[in-house]
This record gives sequence, structure tokens and C-alpha cells, in this order.
Amino acid sequence: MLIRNKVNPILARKDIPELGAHLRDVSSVFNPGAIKVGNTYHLMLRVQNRGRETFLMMADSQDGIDFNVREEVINFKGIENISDKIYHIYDPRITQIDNIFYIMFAMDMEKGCRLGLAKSINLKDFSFMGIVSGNDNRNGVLFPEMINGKYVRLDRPNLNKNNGVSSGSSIHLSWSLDMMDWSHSRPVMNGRHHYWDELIGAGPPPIKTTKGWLLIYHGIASHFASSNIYQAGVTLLDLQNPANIITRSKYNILEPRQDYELTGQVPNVVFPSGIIVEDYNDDGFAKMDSNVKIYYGAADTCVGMAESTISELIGMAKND
Ligand code: BMA
Repeated sequence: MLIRNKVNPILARKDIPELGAHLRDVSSVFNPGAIKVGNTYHLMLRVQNRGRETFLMMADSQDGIDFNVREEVINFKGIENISDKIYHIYDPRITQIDNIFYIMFAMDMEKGCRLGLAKSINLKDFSFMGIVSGNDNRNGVLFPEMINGKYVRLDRPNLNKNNGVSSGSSIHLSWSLDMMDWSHSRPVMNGRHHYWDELIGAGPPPIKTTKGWLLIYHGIASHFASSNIYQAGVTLLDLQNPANIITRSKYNILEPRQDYELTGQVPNVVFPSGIIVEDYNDDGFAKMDSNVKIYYGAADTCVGMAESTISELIGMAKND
């Protein structure tokens, strides 16, 4: 199983700098994107103030545990050209392709939730590329390289639920030549009714291993009377055609157990959104014995980190 860091939660509301009335004694920080550049770990944090407005902020660290939150809010240059009202931008996933950092995130807009895409070359200046999903969609993650000459992503069309919160029960895969127009969307994974992952969504971007693309995903058990339970699981996708599943964990690999996961804005939530793999071989495959750090939102209130290795995660996907 994953091992939680001793200092969890590694980020909480007290760590967010006060920048004015909009960021004073904030309510929560959670669901971060993650990337390591050289020796520095970066998180892109989802911060909510007491008006329940959302801000994305960067945090940097030399050890992956002790993060310093920058005293500024991310501005996606060019997003002001979108004429429709944007309520929230949230749950960013960061993928590096060549020397560019791409960020895919959810955008709550007047007509529903869309996927947005932005890029940066330095993780300081960010430019908005566009809205890249038509339908109500969330949990978009880009693969870190082109496959068969195309960009590839996972996403998760929302189903409309009665209580006003939209979620979904299948992760889709689609292909693109330019990252803006996505086609050939097809379901890859479905929720397993009655079990831990009835509703599902991709977590952090997939990791390339010699055994397949390693994907951490979240699953929601929705059959309990009082609460949905958000957990994490792992699956391996075919390297050449990631629409094919090689193996999928029968059991969750992380579930809410600690007080900060069980209690908060939304109780019973672990929501993995960032992953750092420490060691890759010369061909770009994650090393089997590499340490893996998984960053997750806990109870939509704070950020936790839990560790494993590539071989252990593959073992969990194979249910060994
Ligand atoms: C999902 C998304 C996540 C959130 C989770 C738990 O539907 O909204 O951003 O962390 O619910 O509330």
C-alpha cells in the first residue's frame, strides 16, 4: 500500500500567504498538479477563499515535502478573451512534453464544465491555449509523449447527477494532432457498480514503464447512505495503444483513513492529482525501483503526499 508522509498534510490553509481580502485566512488548498524540474518540485495548488472562489497558486520545494507557496496567483494570459463566464478553474494536471509544461484543468462555466489547456516554458508565465472539450467533461490528463504520431489524453465525460454534483463512470481516451482538436474518443475503463470504484476519473498523468502506462485513478463508492467515498486505484495501459487495459487493481491503494482525509469540506476524500517519479532510465522508462511520490487532495481541504515504488504500484495493479 502507499505510505503517507509523516508530516501530512504537507500543505494546509495556514500555508497560503495573505495577499489581500481575496486571499485572507483561506478555506482550503487541495488537488494539486505536480512536476519536478531539475532538483525542484513544483505543485500547482487549488486554493479556495471564503467566498468559495478558486485560485491556482504555485508552490516550490527542494525535498518534495516542505513547500513554499509563491506570493502570487496564476494568471493564464489570453483567458480574458473567453467571453463566456468562467466560475472556477481547478484540478490542474501538469504534463511535460519536450521542454514545454502543459496544464489541463477543469473550467466551470455557464453551460457546464469544460477542459481547458494552458502552457508554460518556465512555470512562471502561463498562456491559455483554449477550451479543448465540447461536452461536459473533467479529469483531463495528457500523456507525456506522442504515441504513433499523435497527442493522447484521458478524460472523463460527466454524467448529470441529481444532487447538482456531476461525476462520471467511464474514463475515455482521445487522440489529437495539435492538442486543440480531439477525436476518436472511446471509453477505456468503466466504473464497477457496487464496488469501490463505481464512478471514476484519471488521476495524475500516466507514467511510462516497461510494463505499460501506469495510471493512478480515483474511484468513488457511491452506494453508502451518508457520503461518497473517494479512493485511489492503479491500472496499466498498453504502451502502443493505451485504450487497452493490461491490468487493473481490484482493491483501492489509498482510502480515507486519517482525520484530515475523513473530515473537512468534503469528508472521505483522497483525490490523487500529482505524481513525481524520481528515476527514469536512458530510454525514458520509469525505473522499477524508483521512488514515486503521489500528491492528493484530502477532504477538499488540504494536501497529502504518499509514497511507493514503480514495482510496488505495478504489483498493486496486477493484484499480486
Ligand atoms: C469531484 C471534483 C473534485 C473534488 C471531488 C470531491 O467531483 O469536484 O474536484 O475533489 O469531487 O469533492
